Amino acid sequence: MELLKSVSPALPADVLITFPETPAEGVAEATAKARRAQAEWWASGPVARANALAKAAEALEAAAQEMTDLAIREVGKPVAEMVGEVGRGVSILRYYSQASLDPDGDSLPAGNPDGLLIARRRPHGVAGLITPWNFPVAIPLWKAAPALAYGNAVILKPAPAATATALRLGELLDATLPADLFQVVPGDKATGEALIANCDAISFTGSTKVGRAVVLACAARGIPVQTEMGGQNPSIVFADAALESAAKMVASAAMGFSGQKCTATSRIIVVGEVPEFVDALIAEVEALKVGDPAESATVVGPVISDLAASAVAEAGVEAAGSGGRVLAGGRRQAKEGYYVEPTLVAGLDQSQRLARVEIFGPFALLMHAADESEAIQIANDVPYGLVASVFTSDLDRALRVGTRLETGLTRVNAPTSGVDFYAPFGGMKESSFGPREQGKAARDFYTWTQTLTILPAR
Ligand code: UN1
Repeated sequence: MELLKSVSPALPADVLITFPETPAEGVAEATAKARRAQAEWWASGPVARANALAKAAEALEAAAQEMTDLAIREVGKPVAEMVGEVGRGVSILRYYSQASLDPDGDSLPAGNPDGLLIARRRPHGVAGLITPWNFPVAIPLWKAAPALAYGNAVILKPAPAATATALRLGELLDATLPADLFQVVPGDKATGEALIANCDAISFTGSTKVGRAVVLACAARGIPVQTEMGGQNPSIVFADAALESAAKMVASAAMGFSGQKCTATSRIIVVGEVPEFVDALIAEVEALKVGDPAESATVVGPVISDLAASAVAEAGVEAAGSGGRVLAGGRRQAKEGYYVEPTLVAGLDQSQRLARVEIFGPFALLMHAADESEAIQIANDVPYGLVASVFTSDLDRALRVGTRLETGLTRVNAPTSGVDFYAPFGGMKESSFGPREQGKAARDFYTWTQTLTILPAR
């Protein structure tokens, strides 16, 4: 069988793990074990679940340094961001440990005032999670923690490029949770398909192309599915914004972790002529420290693969060839590792390919709108609708623009990336499908509603 491997993008000769895909029979066995574990987990009650998840939080906190180092090595996320992500993972586990004790449904007025009419929440059984490499700790956890809190077992299939981190996370959780409740099945497409064929619900984060196929396969089986996919996120900047801080936030939302977030800013739409902002933005992008993700000053590490680095460089060439001006970056760096300069391009308009596709690298377009309504029109004129930022100090304008943006998340004077784990997360159009994830919204996906009517016997 052909082996998969996960290598360090900062030093591709550094192989973290070589592994075979988990075959369909392996996934079926894992699911059968998970089903038995789930029945006991559900029967153990909410306090036991809360305590076990709180212990899992402690275990991750105790191993934070090790997890951070491992994930930096495996996916190249700069240390400052990776420390934050592992901390977010601990908070997610703590938050959902308490969610185990939340009200588990609604009581409604029964036809007979002595009766009961209750819509209560029940777990699906085994939740299958298909996760990307870019948040190798936080995304598995913000799916797994609510799944577990509400009584499900979990099988996680991580992206091949984040397999070592996922397996270590699995060991940590396994030590504090009942056996077989949280299992990791390494693999790629075939393993993912087996997950869909066996599990009772599927939560996916990844590309739009794969996400669509996941939705169709789940629909064919009639199981609940939730997919978080691409983004082409705008940051709209008005002349009345705090321009220096807007430039800092936009530069980091576009280029931080090399733009490898579905929430990254890809289009910076300046309304009217705001040369101070443009100058400040170029200066901020040029000042971003590109280099070894393990060094604390680094903001832009490598991209995940050779292919990803070429895609960014090619986008730079395409931009220049289609009338764009490269304001910063545009080239691969001539050193070991998949490094590419943060690239900022001006002079392209919304009809052009680069203004519509997701590059998933340190690449952003600087665009212009004549006025507020044109800015909204440009912002919405993409197939995606995940997140948009508006920079202004005019509250009326923020309210007006905010409500007209076709995005699941709208942020004012805040970067597009960096979400709150206790608030609903998800987008419009091709960005998402199914119920929102994170926060209390996660319950809608990881449970189904059983409506129970109990009337007096006489
Ligand atoms: C964030 O910006 O804090 O895959 C999270 C992604 C998103 C998560 C972004 N689902 O990039």
